[in-house]
Amino acid sequence: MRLQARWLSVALGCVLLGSAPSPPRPEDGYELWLRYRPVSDAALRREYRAAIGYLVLPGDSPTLRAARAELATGLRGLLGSAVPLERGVTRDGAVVAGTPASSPLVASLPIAAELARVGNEGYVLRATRVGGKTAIVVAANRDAGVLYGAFALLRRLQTNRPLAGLAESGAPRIELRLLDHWDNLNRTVERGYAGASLWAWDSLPGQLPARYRDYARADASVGINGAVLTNVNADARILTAPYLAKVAALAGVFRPWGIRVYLTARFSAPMEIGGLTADPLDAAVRDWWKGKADEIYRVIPDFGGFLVKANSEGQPGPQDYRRTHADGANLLADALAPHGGVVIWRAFVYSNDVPTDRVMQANNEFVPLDGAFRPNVLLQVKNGPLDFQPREPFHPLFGAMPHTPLMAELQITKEYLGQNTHLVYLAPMWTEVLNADTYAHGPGSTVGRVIDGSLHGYPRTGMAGVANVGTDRDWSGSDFNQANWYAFGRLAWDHTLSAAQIADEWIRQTLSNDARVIAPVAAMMRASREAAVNYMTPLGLAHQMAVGHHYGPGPWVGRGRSDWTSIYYNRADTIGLGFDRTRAGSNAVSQYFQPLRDRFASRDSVPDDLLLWFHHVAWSERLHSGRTLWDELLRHYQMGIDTVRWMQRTWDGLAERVDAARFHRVQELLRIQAAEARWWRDASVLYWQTFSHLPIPAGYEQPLHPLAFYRALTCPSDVTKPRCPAIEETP
Ligand code: GCV
Repeated sequence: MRLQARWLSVALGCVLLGSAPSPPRPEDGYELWLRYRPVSDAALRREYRAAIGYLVLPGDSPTLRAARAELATGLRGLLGSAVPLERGVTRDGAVVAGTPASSPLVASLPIAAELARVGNEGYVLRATRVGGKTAIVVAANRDAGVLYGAFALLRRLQTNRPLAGLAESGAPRIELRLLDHWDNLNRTVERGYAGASLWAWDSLPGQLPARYRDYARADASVGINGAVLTNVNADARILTAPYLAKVAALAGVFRPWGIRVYLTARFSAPMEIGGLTADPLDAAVRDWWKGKADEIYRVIPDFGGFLVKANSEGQPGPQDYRRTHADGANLLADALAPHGGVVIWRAFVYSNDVPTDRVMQANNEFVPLDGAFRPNVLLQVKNGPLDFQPREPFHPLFGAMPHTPLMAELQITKEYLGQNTHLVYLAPMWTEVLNADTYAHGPGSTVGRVIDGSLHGYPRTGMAGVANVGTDRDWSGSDFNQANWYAFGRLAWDHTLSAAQIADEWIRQTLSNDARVIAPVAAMMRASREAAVNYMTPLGLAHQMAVGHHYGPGPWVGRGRSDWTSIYYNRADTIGLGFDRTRAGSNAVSQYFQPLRDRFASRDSVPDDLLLWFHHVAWSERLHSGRTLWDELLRHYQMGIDTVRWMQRTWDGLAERVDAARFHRVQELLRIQAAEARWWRDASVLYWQTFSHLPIPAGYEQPLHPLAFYRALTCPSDVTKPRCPAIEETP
């Protein structure tokens, strides 16, 4: 009763005051970029309503039903009224969707040539006439293409692009577009900052909450077509019958959305659940894997395949039996081949002996095996040769294995980039790598062309992203982390898209189509990655994070296996800073093609942003700018801090234009990020100063605490929701 009276007085107040705009309603982030809010521009809404009045989408396959449901929901939301389903085209304003097999109308259209170009998953969107009536056509060769076309049409409307003259087609450049979930069977998530694992193993296969479907919808909306459900640090139990029944249930939910499931295979599974050895050349082991593959395909006929981390960070592998990675991968590939499955073998390996240079190992181990893998094996290579750092050069394996399909592995969860608190948009980092020229076949041999198969003619192609989703209501641990999931999917579909275009799409769908929101938020996203590089690891530094959890600075970390320490990578001494990877040092430059090898090796031509990755530079040596290394370091750290402060101010300016719930959540995280940027810089500079013995000149902020304070910090206490109160409380 009291509520009603309050509502009445608010409504009356609005009437009396005239047109007071209602504030955007609070959002919890669950709907991601699939919010389908009414189009607010009146002229555009009229245009859309005139073009879209009803839906003609026959067919009864699960995927066509999914496309129909998504179009009905999306169009109703965007246009403000239901868009009915009808049997045929009777008047203007039809949305005609289907394949030539599912829709006689689509079969009758003169678009065969366009369809021939878009393959199995592509789509064609057209504004045209069907039977003399205006229509929007969503056509594809297969049902999955209709689904992707439906999402493309909805994206068009959500981003307020015109329908007049619509002539768009889309097809993925990469075949396997996968999310790798580092999810354990106890529902913890390795490097997960967004709650527990989405997969509730205890209640599977019986209970299938709507969240499973919504996860699949979100994936499909950006073109992701596979999910590796389990951690690469694998547990053999996932391959037992009770778990396979659970996996089959998830596969059943995902299938209509074009998503196949994959599992991680623990190499020692034949020992742990089969009572055998795991030697890849042992006949009984080979039979065991064949039997296991048969069993899996009996319950999951479209199972995608296995992802394997072997002989890396303590995981078992073929080298335990003095066999090669190829022996190991081929064992599993032979078991899966009769069913059409693939083996995705990771190139992220650590040898048991600490080598001269950690970043050279993958090439040393895998290049000699080029061509030794079965055709259904792909090698999954991290974007850089170390480990998902804020900046690394591209991995030198790209271009170096012409006879082995290489997939790219990107990390969406921000293990080394501020985890769930810092706002860091990752597309600029990923496009930097995808557009990097390997020179493997001369200029233009980009990493993107390696992984899309066009450079070496790979028969199979793929891209994987380590997922950042969990049971948090907003899926990704923060509103802006969602943008990285979105960006990964869009780049896996088309790696030539720009980070700016993807950000624009995401902002319009997730936040607002108001230019007064788009421009500042796009600027924040654009600047955010370089800011993180600057306050964490400027000028080519890497792996300076605190030990274990990787949250916050730890340039002094020196205990434990040497190539897991910070001092191994920074090589700070009284002379200078940085890892000499020239011929005089580890010679890692030799793993790159010319002219990169020489470019990276020379102090004159190495780019500043990779300087300390490749060179040990004296503190007072002058860089291209004319400033000394010490001055440049101070400058870069400060730029990082200043950029975050600018992001705070920019966001504060949006208080009236973004709903209060999201506004305050982001504002609070930016406050933490600003304090932590300062933490990074103060701790790092003070530590470098113990070697350089140079002052922090006037004009720069002086560190808030002495070095001992930073070295003594033990936060975060909860690694899944990292916080450092001692830093947050700093003014
Ligand atoms: C799943 C890094 C991470 C590990 C991760 C590993 C990998 O070392 O810190 O948590 O393990 O990469 O990619 O296998």
